[in-house]
Amino acid sequence: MIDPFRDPVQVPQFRSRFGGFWTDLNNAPDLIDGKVSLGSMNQEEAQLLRFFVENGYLILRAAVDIDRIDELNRDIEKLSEDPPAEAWVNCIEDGHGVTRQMTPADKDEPDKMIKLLDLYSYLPSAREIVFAPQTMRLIKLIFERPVLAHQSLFFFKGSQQPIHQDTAFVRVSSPMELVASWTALEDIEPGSGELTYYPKSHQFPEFLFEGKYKWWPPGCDELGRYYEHLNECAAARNIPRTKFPARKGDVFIWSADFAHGGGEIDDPYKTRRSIAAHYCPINTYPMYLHYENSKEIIQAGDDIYYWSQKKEYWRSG
Ligand SMILES: O=C(O)CCC(=O)C(=O)O
Ligand SMILES: [Fe+2]
Repeated sequence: MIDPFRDPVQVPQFRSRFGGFWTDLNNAPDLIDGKVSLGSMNQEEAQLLRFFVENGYLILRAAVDIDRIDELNRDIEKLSEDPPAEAWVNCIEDGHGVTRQMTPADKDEPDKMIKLLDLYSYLPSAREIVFAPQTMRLIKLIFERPVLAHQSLFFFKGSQQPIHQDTAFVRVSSPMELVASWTALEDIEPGSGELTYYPKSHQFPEFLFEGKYKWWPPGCDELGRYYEHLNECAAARNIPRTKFPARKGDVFIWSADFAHGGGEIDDPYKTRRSIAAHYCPINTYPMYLHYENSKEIIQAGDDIYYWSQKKEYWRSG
């Protein structure tokens, strides 16, 4: 019972003890109305952000120019046929925890979840995708600050990553101040390991590793329980595993605690060309700063920056 002489009736609050963006506040719908009234976003953007606040993600259909995507695909083709000598260019992770340089065979091997890391740091064509104007506009509305991109992942095939939240693995100085974009670089076929997710999963009860940590601490044996927690939360709410039937140029933006992964692959020869990138506001930073003492920030445009990959960030396994 509220006692109106003692109890306030409207208190803006975050779901997580780790805070987040204004979109994570329980008065976010009011803030959207306010931003429209004050002219800082239009009705169409407001509608997208209302969806984002409620569901934890949003979709921008045909948001990236097809010619730009073709350019990136051509660049990747060239790189994979003739990987350059510099060790830090073309770093891949092969799905077995090994970071090494790409070889021409990697592109076609169906049994490995080959991913090319941080393409934006050396391919202007990748920057065109990762910093596509519509994607940036939405992310700036969420951040209300300049944007710092980091940790991009290009996949030839489906990643088959278990459903997870990036807060567990993509460590940034303010764990909830993180979003990711995922852009389809071809029409995605069913059975190719589509991007798969639980709508509204950003609202699941928060799982804390060892009872207190937002990031998965290396070596911590609670990962199995963590994945189970996400699946159980979804089952308890009748939330189905949902696939993103993406067309080339579609963009999917998800929030820090939104549960997503790579779906099952029916045909290992099917490709699922996509690039994901992670972003945090410019006043925050990826935790590499602490692990590698590395900090090279490059300006890519008005209010847009990226964390540059240097070879010492990546150790071969
Ligand atoms: O592309 C995928 O399958 C998932 C990628 C992902 O989880 C990420 O980039 O955070
Ligand atoms: Fe992820």
